[in-house]
Amino acid sequence: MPAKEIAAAFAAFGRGGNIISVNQITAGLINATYLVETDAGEKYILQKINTFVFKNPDDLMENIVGVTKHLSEKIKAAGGDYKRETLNFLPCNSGEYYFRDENSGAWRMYIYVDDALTYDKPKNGEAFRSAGSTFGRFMKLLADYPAETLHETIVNFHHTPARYDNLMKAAEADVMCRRVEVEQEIAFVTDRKADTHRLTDMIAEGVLPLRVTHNDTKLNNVLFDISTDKSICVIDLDTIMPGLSLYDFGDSIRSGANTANGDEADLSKINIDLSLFESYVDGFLSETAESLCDAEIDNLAYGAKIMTFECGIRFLTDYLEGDVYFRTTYPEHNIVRARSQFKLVADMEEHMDEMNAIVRKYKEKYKN
Ligand code: GN1
Ligand code: MG
Repeated sequence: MPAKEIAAAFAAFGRGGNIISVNQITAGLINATYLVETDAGEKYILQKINTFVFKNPDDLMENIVGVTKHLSEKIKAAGGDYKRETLNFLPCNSGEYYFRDENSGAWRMYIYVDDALTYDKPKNGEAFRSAGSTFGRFMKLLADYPAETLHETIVNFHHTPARYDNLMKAAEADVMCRRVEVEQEIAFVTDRKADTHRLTDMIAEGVLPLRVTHNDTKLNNVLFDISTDKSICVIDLDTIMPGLSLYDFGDSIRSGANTANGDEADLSKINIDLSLFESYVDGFLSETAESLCDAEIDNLAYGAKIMTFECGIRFLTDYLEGDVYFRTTYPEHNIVRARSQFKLVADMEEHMDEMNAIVRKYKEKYKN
């Protein structure tokens, strides 16, 4: 990214000070994120929104600003530190919460939360337990947010049947001539077609309620305090929309309770880590058990499988479509990611009884 473009975007927020350093943060797969430091001793996160993914930055920022203001109020009322426990977005000179540059790029900026880190893998069980309680609390704090005011920033984001259909279309079109390499993975998905609509069916039947959820709760979307190692703040708020508690629980398990990285090529290294799974269940239910209904709690483990399955479907689709969505660092990256997700799905299927037993244990502990 040219320094000039970053400098122009930074200036548009009128915060003063001269930039002394810009460091790109590459943990996220969608937006371009920069840590900007000024000679006034201030640090900011400046982000170029991926407008291929998020087509309407007005709607996106309206959601995020509304939600973070709501969180701030709740955190203040509870005597917490709103500067560390939620993100604080800054208006630009026009008063809007994002800036359109001359090439139609959309930029936003928030105050950097200092002395905090993200992890792709949990440091230990206690850290993962802490992430579970932070994501659980996040959902709890948003329980009274007016869900009807939220825009759907990505249509059908966790609509697994739609993800399945997209995969079938991509396989049919086969624009990159890659289908021949992935017949086995496509078969893995079609074998599980019935799984794709179980959650949407339960929504339609009124068994599972929609809540205001984050929808992208991978472990590196929560900040950990450097000194206490406790998780403090949920970040990456682009996909806050009405969704299922199972989505938020499930995506954390997918990303954090894997014995390997999400793009490990050696499938023998990829398994569900039941001890980490238990830590997360403990943290998450400690905050949410009272407010979740039985059907939600009883399907948490299944939700972890579905989120992993859906993510694999998305990586596979992107591979077939020519890597247009997720940031990749080598040509096979998306297919390696898809295979790793599917291996994790297969391992979860083998351990589903144990996962359900763990959930029951903490349901008994925290519900009533
Ligand atoms: C993306 O933005 P990031 O890297 O936190 C994606 C998630 C996927 C994840 C897979 C808006 O999350 O849905 O689960 O990559 N976010 C969006 O690593 O598509
Ligand atoms: Mg992220």
